This record gives sequence, structure tokens and C-alpha cells, in this order.
Amino acid sequence: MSRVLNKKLRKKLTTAAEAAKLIKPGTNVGMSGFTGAGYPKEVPGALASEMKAAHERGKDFQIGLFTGASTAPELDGLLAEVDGISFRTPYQSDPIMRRKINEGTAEYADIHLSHLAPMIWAGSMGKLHTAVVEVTAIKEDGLLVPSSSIGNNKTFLDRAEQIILEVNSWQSADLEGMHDIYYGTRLPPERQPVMLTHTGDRIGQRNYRVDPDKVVAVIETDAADRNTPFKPADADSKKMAGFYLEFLTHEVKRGRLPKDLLPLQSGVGNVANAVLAGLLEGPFDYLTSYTEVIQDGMVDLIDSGKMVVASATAFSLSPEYAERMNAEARRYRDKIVLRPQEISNHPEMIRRLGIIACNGMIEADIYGNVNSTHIMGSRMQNGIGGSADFTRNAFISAFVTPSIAKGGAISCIVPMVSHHDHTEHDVQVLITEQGLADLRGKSPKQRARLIIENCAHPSYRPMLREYFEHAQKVCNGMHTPHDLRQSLSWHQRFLETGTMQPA
Ligand code: 0RQ
Repeated sequence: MSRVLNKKLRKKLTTAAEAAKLIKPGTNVGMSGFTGAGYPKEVPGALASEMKAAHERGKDFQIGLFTGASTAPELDGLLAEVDGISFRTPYQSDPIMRRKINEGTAEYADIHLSHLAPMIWAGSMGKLHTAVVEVTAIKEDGLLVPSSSIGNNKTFLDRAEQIILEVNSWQSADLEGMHDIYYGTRLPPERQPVMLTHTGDRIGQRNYRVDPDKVVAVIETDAADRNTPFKPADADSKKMAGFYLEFLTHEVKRGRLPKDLLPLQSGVGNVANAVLAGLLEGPFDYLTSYTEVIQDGMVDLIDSGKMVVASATAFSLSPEYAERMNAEARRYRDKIVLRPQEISNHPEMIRRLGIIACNGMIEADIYGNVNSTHIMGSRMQNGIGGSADFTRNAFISAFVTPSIAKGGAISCIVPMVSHHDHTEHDVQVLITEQGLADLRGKSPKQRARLIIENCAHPSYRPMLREYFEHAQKVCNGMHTPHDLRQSLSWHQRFLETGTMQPA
């Protein structure tokens, strides 16, 4: 049975190919999608075909692409492959999109995930011409049932001049009621407090509103979300998860954290998953999560009864867990809340709830500055995503990375980061498979000693000690000792010789 129940919008049912023709070259398009969840499955491919045909006729056809965060190969991949994206924001992790950005053929504004919606409202991102949004159903009264990610959809639907809806019957109809769409955000000076005081609070409504006159096409599909399965946690990820859990246990013992901890935010990936698996075995009960994405490990924690509620803006589940969520959405509906990303990542809530944040990084320097985005200072990897929304405002902020990369040719602990995303003032805990450095309340020199001794790989530790001693001599004991002639020489050496180790 069709899930397009509104009579007016039923009349707009059409094919993806026809809908794609309504998107014009040089315009900005806001598409749904956050990690591999809730992105439109049909229109991006049809649009890529239009672009390819236009390019073959010698015509330019590119768009500015806005989303919630990363999407899937069927969106970023297909459009980037045909050189169809001239501008991308706020986050991506697609290999082809990344290549275009680093070749310089696509411009990329890598911005905090909580920032995009207010920037669109303020008009600072230019005009939003089209919204292409996946929904689970269109109700009789015209309200839209959201699907497996919320991201910036509410803002795209409100601000776009024209709207294309993809109604996806693969998404469980029982998702309705899991979402909390808050319509109270305003721009300054009208901005008001957001009255969310507990992780599971619902302060908005279950559905998106949409002006039916702006809807120019409705597509039906039953294509599945495409999230990649997680690799099983390797030994190093388990070690890092172990250090983190030991730290949290210690904080509880010292009375600095409550027994049920505080709401957890966790980045995506191996280590995050190993931490969640560790919590399953660990001593903590009544856990909550206020984060960006619901991962497999959180579903396990909910099933075990260890986690009572999880709030996010999207699912980021392996295919197996996505099927399970679809089959049993009704059971999870009162334990999971999906919100717009301006609320899931809102500094006000993160500070008020006292989040414990833990994210991945590319490198950290001996003073605790963190680079999350750029390889060797210049090459964009993914983007800052929500890591700084959380880190800057968290009650405890941690970063994890293996101590070495590329088989040991790179040290992830360096004298000076080659790009800055999180400053020493925001980074409280660093974790590698070597150990954990608790940087809270430490001066730069105290931090340097801790990071070198606890986190650096043994094959780089003597070099780091030598640099630090040398920098102190050169600086005559100054506050944050650096020898600027040497501080980035490790990166330069890697670029020239393929390893940070001296010949
Ligand atoms: O290279 O792809 O060529 O193999 O960088 O590294 O170890 O696979 O790391 O997948 O955990 O991602 C920071 C990128 C870590 C991620 C980052 C090379 C390494 C490999 C990837 P290859 P790994 P992970 C919430 C918060 C920002 C967004 C964020 C990220 C590749 O965590 O994007 O936090 N964070 N969002 O070999 C040179 C180094 C290196 C290095 C690793 N020091 N120098 N190359 N690599 N360290 C989640 C969301 O926003 C949804």
C-alpha cells in the first residue's frame, strides 16, 4: 500500500528522472542524509545522469550540495564521480568526494554540524533552491513522518524554494513517534533557551511540517539505507577502550562522576564500538547517551538494559542491526529519540547535560592540540563533523587514536599538529593503545611529559623527549616551548622520505 496518503501530494507522484529535471545547474540543493541513513535513494542517481548528459553536450551542470553529514556512495559518490558538485558542506567522508576536494575541483566548507541550520536561516550560505528529503510516509493531513536520520531536514524543508520528497517504504512505519522535531529555534536576538533538561526529553513534535505548494515532486522507493558493517574491534581498539573505561571507573571512585556516569557521546569507528562493547561488560547501569548517531553497540546496551535512553540525530547501524531496528522499531521507540542536528549538537544542551565526549583524531601534539581533519596539514580527510560541538562544551572531552599510522611511518603524537581543530584548552584526555594522559589542570610542560610518556609509541618516544628538551633550552623555559624550525620537520620528513623516522 502506498504511504503517500495526502491527496494533494499524491498528485505529485512522479519518477526520479522527472524530479531530477527540476534541479537546475548552479543551484544549491539540501539533501537529507546523515552517515548512511535517511539519504534520498533515487533522485541523486537520476541527477547524476542528467549532469553526465549535460557535460557530454559540453554544458556545465554542477550544484552546491548541503546535507546533514556524510551520506552514501549513492549520493556523494555518484554526484562527485560526474563532477556534479561545485560546493559541498558541512561534512563528507566519501572517497570520490574527498578526491575531488583534494584535487581542488570541488570547494568544501568544513563546518561544525550545529552551525549549518542557523547559517541557512541567517542567509549566510546563500539561497537554498531545492530540498530533496527522504521520509517514511506522508500522512493524510500532509505531515511528514521522518525516516532514519533527521540532520538538517527541518531547515531544508522550511527554507528551500522547492521540495522533492522520497517516500521510502523500506523504512519501518513504526519509526513514527521516535522523532522529536523542535520548531522553537530562532536567530538572535529572538533566541530563547531550549528547555531540554534530560537526555530523553521530547520538546517538539513527531512530524515535519511542509508547505504542500512548495512540493514539486514525490517519488516512491523501497531501497535500503547503506551503512557499512563495523570491523570487529582489534587488539589496539580494545586496549584504548579499556583505558577509557578504567578512567571513567576511577572518576566515579573519586566522586567526580555519578555511578551511572553522564550522557555519553561517542564518535564513530572501531574504538567507539569497542568502548560500547566494554560498557556492556562493565559495572555501569542506567546509562544514557546524548550523541550524533546510534551505533550497533548502543542498541546492544539498550537490549541488555544497561542503557535507558539514547538521543541522536541519526542511525549509523550495520546492515544486520538496521534490519533489526526496522523489524522492532516499536520496541525501541521509547528508548531512542532522533532530533534535528542543531539540537543533538547544541552547545547549550551539551554543556547543561554534562556530556562525556570521546572522538577519534588524526594526530595530537605534545601540548594537547588535536588535528581531526587534515593529513599532513593539507589533505582533507572527512571534516570536523560534530567533534568540536561536543569537545568544546563537554564535561569531559577525550580523543583516541592509535599512536602510529601507516605501519609506524607516522607518529600520531607529534611536536606540533599540522592543522588545528581542537585546541589545548578543549582537550582534556588523550588515549592511545600505549596509555591515557589526563591533561586536566596541567600546564603545557606537564602535559607534554604526560603525553610523551603515556601516549607516544616507544619507537618515537625518545625523539619526542629530545625535541621537548631541545625546545625548552631554545626557549629558555618559556611557557609553551617550541623550536619553530623543527616543530613541523617531522611532517616534512614524511612527505620527503615516506617516514617520520630520521634516516
Ligand atoms: O588512512 O584511509 O589511507 O587507510 O587516516 O584513519 O585510523 O582509519 O581512523 O577511521 O578512526 O578516523 C579522525 C579521520 C579518524 C575520524 C578520523 C590515516 C590512516 C587512514 C583514517 P587510509 P583511521 P578512523 C562524531 C564526531 C572527525 C569527525 C568526528 C574523523 C586514515 O574520527 O573523521 O570526530 N573525525 N565526528 O592511515 C597521517 C596521521 C594519521 C593518518 C591516521 N597521524 N597522519 N595519516 N591516518 N592517522 C561522528 C560524526 O560526526 C558522524
